[in-house]
Amino acid sequence: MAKLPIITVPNPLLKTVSAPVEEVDDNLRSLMDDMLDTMYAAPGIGLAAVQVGRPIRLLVMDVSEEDQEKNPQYFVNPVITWTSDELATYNEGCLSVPEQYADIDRPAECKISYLDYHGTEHNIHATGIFATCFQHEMDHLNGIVFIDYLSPLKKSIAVRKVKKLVKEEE
Ligand code: K1U
Ligand code: ZN
Repeated sequence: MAKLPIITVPNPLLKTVSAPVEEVDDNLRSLMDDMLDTMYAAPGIGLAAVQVGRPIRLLVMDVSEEDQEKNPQYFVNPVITWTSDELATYNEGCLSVPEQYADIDRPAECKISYLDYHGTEHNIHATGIFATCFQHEMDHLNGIVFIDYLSPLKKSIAVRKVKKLVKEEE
């Protein structure tokens, strides 16, 4: 398994609508393994394929607590089939917008349909941080980053800070 470089704003690839995955095969599983390594190393609780430069409809997540067993999850061609009217607010971060955080409102619960690591279909009901993280990752597949929900001023400040950070790290 390998750790992959994560792209950051304002990389235009982050605005891409990712393409459906055609087949769950060993090549895709190898990418899923690498994405999981990359997410754990960052560290993060979710990662969309586009964040490692692959604009396909694939994401990985692990929202288990530090004192719990790891619970890696893989979502191929995920679809949100229902969202609750009730909203939840979470102070979100993003590995593509390092060190920037903002309170974002999203539906508190959602229903999801997806294929897993082996290509088996699942339909589940998501709540709590799982629902929040899943919707954040789904946004990535549709070319949306959480700072797109902020005012133009707050968004441009965040992008400027990320550019400075990335330059300092080079
Ligand atoms: O970039 C990403 O999409 C991953 C992002 C996911 C996310 C975080 C918070 C709310 C919604 C979605 C992250 O994982 S940022 C890092 C983070 O939240 C975290 C890192 C270590 C431990 C716990 C959380
Ligand atoms: Zn993100």
